Amino acid sequence: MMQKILLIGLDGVGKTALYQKFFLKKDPVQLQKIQPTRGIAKYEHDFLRTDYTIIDAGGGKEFRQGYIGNTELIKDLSAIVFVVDVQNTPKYQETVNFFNVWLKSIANSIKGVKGYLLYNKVDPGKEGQVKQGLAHIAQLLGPIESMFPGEMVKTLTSIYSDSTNQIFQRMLLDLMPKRMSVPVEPRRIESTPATPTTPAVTPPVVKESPMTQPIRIEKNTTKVSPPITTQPSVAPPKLTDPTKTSETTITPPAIDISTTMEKAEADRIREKTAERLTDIIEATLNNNPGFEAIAVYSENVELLVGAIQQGGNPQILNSIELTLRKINLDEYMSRLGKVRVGGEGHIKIDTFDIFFEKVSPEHLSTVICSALEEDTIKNIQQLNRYLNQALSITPADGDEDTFKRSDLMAELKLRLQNRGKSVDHVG
Ligand SMILES: Nc1nc2c(ncn2[C@@H]2O[C@H](COP(=O)(O)OP(=O)(O)OP(=O)(O)O)[C@@H](O)[C@H]2O)c(=O)[nH]1
Ligand SMILES: [Mg+2]
Repeated sequence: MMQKILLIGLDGVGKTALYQKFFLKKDPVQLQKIQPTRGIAKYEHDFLRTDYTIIDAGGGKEFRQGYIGNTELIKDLSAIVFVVDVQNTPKYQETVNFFNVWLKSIANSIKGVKGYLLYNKVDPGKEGQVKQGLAHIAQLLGPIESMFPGEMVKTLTSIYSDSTNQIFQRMLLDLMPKRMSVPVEPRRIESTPATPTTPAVTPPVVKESPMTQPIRIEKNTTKVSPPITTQPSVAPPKLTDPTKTSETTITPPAIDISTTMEKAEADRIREKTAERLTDIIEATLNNNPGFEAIAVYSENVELLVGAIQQGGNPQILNSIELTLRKINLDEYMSRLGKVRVGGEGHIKIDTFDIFFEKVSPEHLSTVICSALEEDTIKNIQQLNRYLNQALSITPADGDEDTFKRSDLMAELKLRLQNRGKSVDHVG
């Protein structure tokens, strides 16, 4: 089932920027050059195995009229994301007027649709400057909120902070169908021996593996795979003090919108994300009998998550660990692209084909195959994409707010353990 999300708000509030930051992993420099959206743009994305359509309704004056009473726009909608520019005080009233007219025109057709209100452009370090404006616009939007059938989740966002990831992550998890499609029953072919023939006393490390050879840095390393997100910290542009505008000074009502996520909320999101990844890993093993194990290693060659095929032999993870310990993992990871047969991330140990891919700046995904089938590579790439999705929106361990990547990995391990899939360090 497809989940449809509508982004709506005046022109220039940052709808497209927010979308591109989360889904396209664009950095703030690229986001500064966005062109106004002409009319309605639609984008489709598969996030943690759920399909989403994002409808980005360009907010230019010339387009707005077309949204009033437009039932096509809101057909089968799962969520409406109202985006407001807190820095643009002169357009507060226009914002409220537009939402008012539009909501009234479609209010009867959005029962059960989830609502999100994003106070955007609350840039890091500028919270103090926008405080008064924020209080004002929050007050003006009160009637809009009450007009909305159902609860509206309110949050402060900025393309210069992690808040964008947090709210989209929450939203997409909220909209995700409860249970993933039932995993296919394991189909183990008994004629081919499922257990590896090597009780790894001396772990065999293949000689001709690119990993055991000295690492040479190639000059023409054109990266095909999208870069893994490490957001360059770009300072938000200077902001003209909104308190110096001619806005009537009102006593700001106490508003209860925090920049950082509540702990309980963060816990819920971490658990949901881990639950989803657990489903994905379990289904990947069940659907691919040729997969012996799936593992995630840290940059220090620590086995963070190890999930084993039913009847599989966890010993193979030892061999891999020993192989990984022999190389400069940091450098090796920087050379890895998408998984492919014969590629940099493909090694053979005994009868096993092992595929490595960097899924975050600190995480190496490892899939051990005892048989290569038609869709093997495609299925590994898909698994890695989901791991990357979850890890790239979760802050690295150095970062402050909410939960961290290590918490997510620990949660994932726990869940796999509960399902009898997890293996620990077996050396
Ligand atoms: N300072 C700051 N600027 C932002 C933020 N979000 C978006 N912008 C900038 O605001 C400008 C307009 O952003 P868009 O994403 O094009 O706005 P939009 O809502 O899609 O506009 P329309 O397509 O015309 O409806 C861009 O230059 C963005 O870089 C933010 O959080 N902080
Ligand atoms: Mg736009």
